Parts: sequence; structure tokens; C-alpha cells
Amino acid sequence: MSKPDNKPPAANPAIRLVGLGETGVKLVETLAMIAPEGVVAHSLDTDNRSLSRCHQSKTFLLGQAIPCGLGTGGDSALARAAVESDSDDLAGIVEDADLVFIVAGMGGGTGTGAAPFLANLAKRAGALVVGVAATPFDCEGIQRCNQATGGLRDLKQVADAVFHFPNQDVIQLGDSDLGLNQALEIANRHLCEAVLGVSRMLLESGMLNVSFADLQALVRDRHSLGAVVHVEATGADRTDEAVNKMLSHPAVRGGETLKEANSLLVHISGTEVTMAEMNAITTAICDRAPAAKLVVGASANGSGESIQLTVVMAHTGRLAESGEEGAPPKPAPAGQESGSGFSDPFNAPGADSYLDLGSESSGTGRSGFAYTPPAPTADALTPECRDDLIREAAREEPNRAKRRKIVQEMLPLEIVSKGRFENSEPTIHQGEDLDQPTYIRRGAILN
Ligand SMILES: Nc1nc2c(ncn2[C@@H]2O[C@H](COP(=O)(O)OP(=O)(O)OP(=O)(O)O)[C@@H](O)[C@H]2O)c(=O)[nH]1
Ligand SMILES: [Mg+2]
Repeated sequence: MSKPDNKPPAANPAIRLVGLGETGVKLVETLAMIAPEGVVAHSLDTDNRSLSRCHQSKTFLLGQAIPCGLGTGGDSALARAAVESDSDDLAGIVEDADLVFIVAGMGGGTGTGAAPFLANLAKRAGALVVGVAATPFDCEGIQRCNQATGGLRDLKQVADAVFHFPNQDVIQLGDSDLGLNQALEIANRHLCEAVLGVSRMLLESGMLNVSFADLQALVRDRHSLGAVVHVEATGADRTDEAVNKMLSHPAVRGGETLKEANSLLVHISGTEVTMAEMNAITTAICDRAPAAKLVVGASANGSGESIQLTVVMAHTGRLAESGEEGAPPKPAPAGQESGSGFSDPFNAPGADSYLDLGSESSGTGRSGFAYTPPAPTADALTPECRDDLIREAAREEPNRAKRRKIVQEMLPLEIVSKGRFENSEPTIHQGEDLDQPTYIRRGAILN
């Protein structure tokens, strides 16, 4: 399904928010209250309970034909079956949208399984698709973390860009007494800022407008990963303070995200923003992002003496290089399967090589999780994959030659007493004493 070519250009881009699963629904409900006018919000879940709490968004119970009704209990395949069975209705939700935000928590069943499917529907309807995803705390376990990484990878393969906030990053903010609710609230604020920052940038008229075309030029079909950071500062040093707040944001990873960004959208808003302030902010950012294509916008919105800075950072690096999989892969404990996403979601363009997904990166070493890729089948190997494997094997070869041959020495086996059977009758069968071990009866030499 594609948009008719003769559609008259609208004044504003049609923005749709689609929340999937408990986290997605919660975020979209909040966003629906504070988003700029014109943004339409939809909450979709396999769980009726989360939908019954919605008042701001349009709700849709997924998988009534399956049926789920109370969620999937972490089963992303069930969620995928649910959205497939509803695909005609879901296509209507994303129809005629210019920009669709797919919002979900990864690691459970519904968000992980449904988000890539919805992203694909929206792409096929011609929209620019931006995923906004939370990933689990490390303490939620390796299986959930791996399932989240698989889902994130699948979403990235279909969406134009995915803004990702690991819940674990909240722990890095340092307050060890933080309650779970507070931690989730902080994570949710960052995720909401990503959607709000971009929506406001596109919908608010300003002095220097960032248009939908600018956003498209930066992210369409790039399958970027990235983050949106939104900070506010007041007072005489508001410029320095805004830059420092932005740089200390966990999503900026001490400047690392700026360094690897190839697209940056910087939006500054506030009353009486001076040229010197604009200059100071953009210089501070550009100095740290040498490779990035930059679009700058500014508006006079805001209150009092505050200045608001929104920075959209996107890079086309692979998931394993984005920092969150910087730590070596964690093996799944015995009895725990390492969850995964779908190996072939929708024949998505630019699909990542499985070789990159579990690899160590030279990133920041942030503790995290690692996706354990499924073993490749011969059919799945592209020529590039095959070349990578051959190179990998060649690197291994010299070490193989140096390996010491292991030689087992003569085992110190001796016949021990028969204990409490010492005085019992031997079991003789065809002339052999069956109470003796076979290797002794047969005179085998063990070495
Ligand atoms: N940031 C944030 N993350 C959350 C929140 N609630 C849950 N999560 C994270 O999102 C992941 C997925 O959880 P849910 O959204 O409840 O899962 P679901 O998509 O409803 O999946 P099922 O219930 O298994 O069908 C969890 O592992 C948490 O890490 C929240 O309020 N905020
Ligand atoms: Mg749920």
C-alpha cells in the first residue's frame, strides 16, 4: 500500500504515535496529554487491563482471534501472530501518516514481537518511521535482555531510525536509593522527550524552522540508531549549563554518541536567544561531532529566562557498535535459553549481518547484554558473511598450530578390595568373574 501521488501537501506533517505493550501504552498515554496539537495517539496491547487504563489515546486489543486478552507472558511469537491476524485493522492506524513513532518496551512479548511488524506496516504505507524503545534493567535477567536486543535489532532493520533508552542507564545517574517506580519515571521522561522534542521541532513555527523534509533527509532508509536529548537551563550561564547538561546525559555517553553521529538535528528555543548563544551551543556540539551532517533550528517559544536545547543524534553503526552491547556476551545460565528476535522479520533492507550482533565493540564498556545470534544455516550465508567467516578462521589458524597435544598418562588404576562383598561368592559366567571390571578381565591397557 502506498500513498497516492496526487495528495495535496499538508501544512503540517501528520504525526501518529503507536504504543505497543504495557510500556508503549503507558508512554503514549502520557504523550497524548502533552504532545502538540494534531498528534494522534493509538494504544495497542494484547492485554485488556493496560488498555482499560487509557483515556487519552485510541485503543485496540491485539489478537482477539488468537486470543491473548491478558498479555503474552513474554511470548513474542504469540504477539507476532496476534498482529499478523489483525494486519488489516492495523494498516488503517498508520494509513496516511507522514511520521509514525512506534513506542515500546523491548524484552516482553507484545512490544518486542509487535513493534517490528507495525513499523513495517507504516513503512509500506509510505511514512517515515521512528522507533522509540526502552530496554530492560540488567537485573531482569539475560533471557529478557537478549529478547530485547533481538527485538531492537528487528525494529532497526525496518524503521528509518530507532531512538533507544536502556532503563539500565538510569542506574548510572547514581542514586542507589532510587525506587523502581522512580527509575521507570526517569526512563519514561527521557523516552517521552525523544518524541516530544522531535514533534515540537517539526510542528512549532520558529525563527529557524526544522522541517519534516530536513528530518527525512537525515534519517529516511538509513536504519539509524540514536538518541534524543532534551535539556533546559536558566540564568546568566544558561548556555554553558545547557551544553553541560546535554553532555552529561547518559544517552550522550560522555560525548561518544556525538562522535559517532552522522546526523544531528539541533533545536534551540527560548525567549530572546542571542546569536552569541546560538553560536556557543552549535560550536560546542559541532566540535564534538566532526562527521555529522547538521541541521539547526530555533524558535522563540519558552517561558521566563530558560533556554531549551533538543539534540537528535543518529548514527548508522550496527547495533553491536552502539555501546549497549559493549560488554562481552553474557552466556545464558544453564536452563535459560537466550531469547532472540526474528531472524528474518520482513526481508528488511539493509539487514545486519549476524556476525556483528554478538561481537565485542571497542565502545565504552558499558555493562549491558549481548544478543546471542542463532547459528547460521548454509542458505543464510551471504558472500560477505562467508568471507568474514573465512577471514575469522584464517586468524584462528596460527593459534591452532601452536596448541599443545594433550597426552593422557597411564592411569593409576589398581584392584581395590570388594568391601562388604569380600566374602561373597564370585559371579562366574562362561568362565569369567563378572565382579571384576571389564578392562581387567580383557587385559586392556589404559593410557
Ligand atoms: N522505561 C520503562 N520501561 C518499562 C516500563 N514497564 C516495563 N518496562 C520495560 O519494558 C520491558 C517490557 O515490558 P512490558 O512493556 O510490560 O512488556 P509487554 O510488551 O507488555 O509484553 P507482554 O506483557 O510480555 O506481552 C520490561 O522488561 C521492562 O524492562 C515502564 O514503565 N517504563
Ligand atoms: Mg504486557
